[in-house]
Amino acid sequence: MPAYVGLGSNLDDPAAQLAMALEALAALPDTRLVALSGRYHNPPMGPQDQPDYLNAVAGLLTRLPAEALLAALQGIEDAQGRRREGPRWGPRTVDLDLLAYGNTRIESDALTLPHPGICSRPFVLVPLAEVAPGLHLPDGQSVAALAAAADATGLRREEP
Ligand code: PH2
Ligand code: MG
Ligand code: MG
Repeated sequence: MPAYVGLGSNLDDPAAQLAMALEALAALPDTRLVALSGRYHNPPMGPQDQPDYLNAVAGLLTRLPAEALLAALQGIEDAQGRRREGPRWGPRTVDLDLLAYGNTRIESDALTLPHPGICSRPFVLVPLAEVAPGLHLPDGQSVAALAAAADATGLRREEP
């Protein structure tokens, strides 16, 4: 199954956090890391008294079920010292969001797919469109079109 993961960090050397998380994604069982966007520096969404973020999107091909993949992402976050207390949208060492899992739609307590933030977050849409320009959300919206319409003023792209 193709799956897309949003990566974000704004604490403890974000570039190193993303690199470590990518290694861990590549090492997941029954999973291949097949695509990686550029890395984008951008200002925080939410509380403004926190450092800028580094964001990227990875494309996976996986045989893990969505729930198992989500648990694996949380395991990687925990291994990198992610703390779950603190304000909503507060700073973090690493955040791995399961953005999409094939065309699956899920709404459970544990998991909402596609990720509800995709459409409103340029730092997700723009890198997602890089790795998956042909992707459509289950409601038919084109990720490439959403990305082209997104306000990308705050995004500064680095090479992957
Ligand atoms: N993640 C958050 C809160 N705010 N802002 C940016 N720019 N990028 C993020 O990944 C981000 C955020 C919580 O997950
Ligand atoms: Mg997030
Ligand atoms: Mg998250």
